[in-house]
Order: sequence, then structure tokens, then C-alpha cells
Amino acid sequence: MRVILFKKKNLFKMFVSVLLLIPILCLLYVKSNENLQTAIASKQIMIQESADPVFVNELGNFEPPETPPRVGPGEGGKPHYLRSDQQNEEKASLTEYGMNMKCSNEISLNRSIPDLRLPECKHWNYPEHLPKTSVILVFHNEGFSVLMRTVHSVINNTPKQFLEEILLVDDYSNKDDLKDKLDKYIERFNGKVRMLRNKEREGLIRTRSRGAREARGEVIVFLDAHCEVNLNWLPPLLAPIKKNRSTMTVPVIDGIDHQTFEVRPVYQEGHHFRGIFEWGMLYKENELPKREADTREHHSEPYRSPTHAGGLFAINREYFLEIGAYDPGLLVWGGENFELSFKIWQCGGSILWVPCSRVGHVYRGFMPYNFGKLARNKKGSLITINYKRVIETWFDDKYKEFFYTREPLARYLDEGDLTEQRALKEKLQCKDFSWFMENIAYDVLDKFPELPKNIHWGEMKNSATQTCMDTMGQAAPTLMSLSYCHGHGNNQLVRLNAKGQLGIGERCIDSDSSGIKLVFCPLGSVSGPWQYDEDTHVLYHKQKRKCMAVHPQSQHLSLAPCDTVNTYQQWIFREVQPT
Ligand code: LR7
Ligand code: MN
Repeated sequence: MRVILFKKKNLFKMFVSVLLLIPILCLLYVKSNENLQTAIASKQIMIQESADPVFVNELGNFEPPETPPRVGPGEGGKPHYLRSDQQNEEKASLTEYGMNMKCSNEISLNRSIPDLRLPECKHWNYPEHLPKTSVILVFHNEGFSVLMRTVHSVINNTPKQFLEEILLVDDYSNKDDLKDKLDKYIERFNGKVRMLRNKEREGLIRTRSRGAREARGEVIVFLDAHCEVNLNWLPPLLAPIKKNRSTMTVPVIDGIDHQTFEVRPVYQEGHHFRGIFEWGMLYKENELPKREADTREHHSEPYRSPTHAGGLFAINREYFLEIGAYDPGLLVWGGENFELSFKIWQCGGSILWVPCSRVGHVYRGFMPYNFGKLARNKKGSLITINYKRVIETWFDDKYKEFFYTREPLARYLDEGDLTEQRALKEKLQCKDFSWFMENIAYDVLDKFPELPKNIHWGEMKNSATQTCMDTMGQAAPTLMSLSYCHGHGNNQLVRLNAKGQLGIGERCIDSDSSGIKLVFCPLGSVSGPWQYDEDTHVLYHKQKRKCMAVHPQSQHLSLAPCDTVNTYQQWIFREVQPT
């Protein structure tokens, strides 16, 4: 046995070395605190290597160590309310950004948000080696603090070894604080955060394709510039891509309130939804159909989805470029989510939604920017032109008709040259749309059945008042009104189909005791109560056995006993033209 005897001299030596050690230890402590968030996230990767994530039944290596909860405005994802004397500034920032930037500015860029994952998610082990990722944030005139909170949240919640870079692509913003101040700010990330700037406004779609071309990671993840990622968000997105490079993965997108920045789970726990569409190409979500649910073993495992909302997803970079990135003919905003989804599915890839990856997104109150020169001030029709490009490329004739029935003015719009898109479809030997509808998007027709032809569409003018049916921009359920016939369609574009459904946009017209109303169409049905008499021009309600009428004095719309010679009950449909 060795006995160590401390001599006085030795004791002194020890004392000196302990003194020297203290600052070193302090330094290490500070350093490790800086890296704490990253370390927490990295802990969540598994020890054993396997291309598939493994589900372990005991609570494995996934619980992050308890840290004292942060305190301050908005911490824990709690709503942050401003004082009443700040209301003017609050309103101004809402108008400028479509979200309460004044509120955001008071919340830490490193704030904590609640872990919204299913409890089961803590039991998944992900492969230790996963592809390195470029997180691409394209932005146009975003608020500085919201944009930077997105960056901080990615840095804080992403295992370092998987993050190649965060690539910011500025789509020609003109706000001062997004220039030098931003360039200076990102220096603190020591090259991890890189900036590209467009020389002119390109719109989000082209800007993302540019980001993809210039990114350095094997995988790219797109996020909107107002997101906060949740605990261990990235490995669950990367694992399926590692297994199959033509799989695109989509996180579950939680809500961040645009006024208070409260973080709220998007679904009630235990429910899964997937992305579908209606025939006017409005994006919808549908509870996971049994046919897909039945293919799964664990409640928290990824599932197939026909499409996605657009903003947040991960994909192998080279694969994205091989399938042509986004169609370069799509302008600014809208429809690119469908283009990419149809292309992926029809050309041999797949889209998985990943319940264990969760990201918060600020849903704005309204869109604060215009579409710039590219749109020639025609917002509405620009999005419809994008939809038309997408359906003319990917739909079969039968389905194209449903789109034109639901969006009659689209026939007149110029979708531009599709030669290259069709050549790409040929080159990649893509399947037709019926295959997609039968095998992947089989729940679409349950919710939005085949559309019967329109008997009439256009503005619907009353013969007595010479005014037109108009929603006045009100959301359903609301009473319908009459107003000056402007001939532009929009809120006056009424369609009557062969099964008696009277619709405006995605809504329907029906009647109750308060009058003629704009209502939600019954899901899964395309028929309605109306019958139009081509000779007398009255609109007959088959169930209530009355006719649509205008009250001569109040102009109120309601049902009245039919009187075919009364001009207040006569309606003339007139087709309109796009403007
Ligand atoms: O001209 C533009 N240039 C840009 O760089 C217009 C916008 N942008 C940026 C913008 O700063 C933001 O970072 O592009 C991103 C998306 O724009 P948003 O946030 O104004 O769009 P959104 O959230 O209202 O719209 C959804 O639909 C779009 C259709 O083109 C995109 O696909 C968005 O990414 C998409 N957002 C989401 O999917 C988030 C979650 C759910 C929803 C809706
Ligand atoms: Mn957004």
C-alpha cells in the first residue's frame, strides 16, 4: 500500500495550483454555459448507429437535464402583454409588419418555449451520424427581432454537428435595420450564419431556389423568417432523409400568436393531420385517414402526406436541385407547395410529416408587403396564375376541369410557357395525377368530391335593383348583400352548379331565418338546394319551396313566396372577365 505523506512544501505547491485552477475552471464553466443549449440538444442523439430511428420502450437518453426556468417577458411561450400606454406603437408595428413587433422587441431572442412534443417522442433514438444541414431563411422586410429570434432558436436547439450553417437570403428588403446592423449582428455567430442578398425583388419562391443552389449542407431546411424551433427538432427530420434521399420531411407547425407571441400547440394532443387541398387549390388539413394510420406502429412515427403548407421542410439538397427546385416560372408567393409536392410524389419521391419535430410559426394578421414589380399590382390573379401553372403541369384533364369549375376566371389567365416543366416531367418519368389521387391523396375526394359543371357563373344581378350579390369581403357565416355591379368578379363571382349548389369562392349560399347567407359548404357534398328557372329567372329553394327575393325598401335578401313576375325575385347571371 502506498501512503502519501504531505510535506509542508507539497502542501504549498498544491495551494498555488488550486489558486491557478480557479480561473480556468470559471472560464470552462462560462464556456459550458454558453454551449449549454447545444449540449442539451446533442445529448438527444443516440449512441448506437443505425439508418432507422429506433423506438426504445424505457425512457432512454432523451430527457434533457432540468434547467431552472427562465423568467421574463414571453418566457415559456407565455403571452406577453404590453402596457396600455404602448398601444399606439403597438398598432403602428402591427400595420407595418402584420405582427406586433413592439411586443417581440421586449422578448428575449433566446426565450424558452414549452416542449410540445408527444411524451412518446422522448423514446426515439436517432442515428448518431446524420447529414449536415443548411437552414435557409429567406426574408423580405421582416422585423429584426423576429428574424434573429429564429436564428437564435435554431442555434440553441440544434445539435452542433448537424448544423452546417444558417443561410439568410434577403429578398431585397428596404428596412434600415436589416442592412449594416444585421450584417454586424451575425458576426457574433463566427461564420455559422451567412448572408446573401438579392439585387432585386425575386419573391419567396425564386429566393428559396437561390438559397438551395448556394447552400453548403447536404440537407437543406427551409423555415419562414418568423419561427421558433422546439427541442430536438432536427434529428427526426433528418433520419428519414438519411434512409431515403428522395424523402422530404415536414415538422408539425405550432402557432405563435402575432399579437402576444404566445406559443400554442396546433392540434389537440393525440390527433394527427395531413396536408390536402380543395379544387380552388386552397391548402387544407385533414385528420389522418385510417388507411394511413393503419400502416403505423407507433403513434409518434412519421406518416405520409399528400402536400404541405409550404414554409417549413427538410430535403436533400441535390435531390431538390435534380427535380428542378421550384418551377422558376412561379412568381413571388403561393402554389409552390403544391408544385413541389405533386412533383415529388408523382416522380418517385415521398413526403413525410414528422410528429416529433415541432416548430412554431407566427401566423400574421395580414400580409404586410406587396408583390412588387413582378405582380404589376395584381395580387389575386398572380396566385391564381401560379395555381394554373401547377395544375396545367401536374393534373390530368379530368382534374383540371375541377379547378376551372371552381375558379372559372383562371381559364383567361396566361400561365406562361410550360415547355420546360413538361419536359422535366417526361425526363423524370413521372406518374400521372390519377395515380397520386388513388394512392396518396385518396382522402381529398372524400372531403372535396368531383365538382359538377357550372350551369351559370359570373355576377348575379337583381332585375329590380340592378345591383349584384356580394359578400362584401365578409367571412362566412354572414348575411349576403347587394352592391354596385363592378364586373371584376371577386366577391361578386357566383357559381351555380348542376347539382343546385350556389357558391362564392370556397363558400356556399343558403338561407336561414335571418336571410340569405354565406355559409360553410357541407363537407363532402357538392349539391345544394337551388334551382334556377331559365325563363322566369327566379331562384327556387327546393327544401323551403320559396324564392330568393330582395326587400324593396331595406334591400334585405331573404326567401319569399315565389312570384315569377316580381322583378325583385329575378336574377340574371353575367360572365365577368379578369382585370
Ligand atoms: O416576396 C417575398 N419574399 C420573401 O422572401 C415574400 C415573402 N418572403 C419571405 C418572408 O419574409 C417569409 O420568411 O418568405 C417567407 C414566407 O412568407 P410569409 O411568411 O409572408 O408567408 P405565409 O406564412 O403567409 O405563407 C405560407 O405560404 C407561402 C406560399 O408561397 C409560403 O409557402 C410560406 O412559406 C408559407 N408559410 C408556411 O407554410 C408557414 C406555416 C403555415 C401557413 C400558412
Ligand atoms: Mn410565414
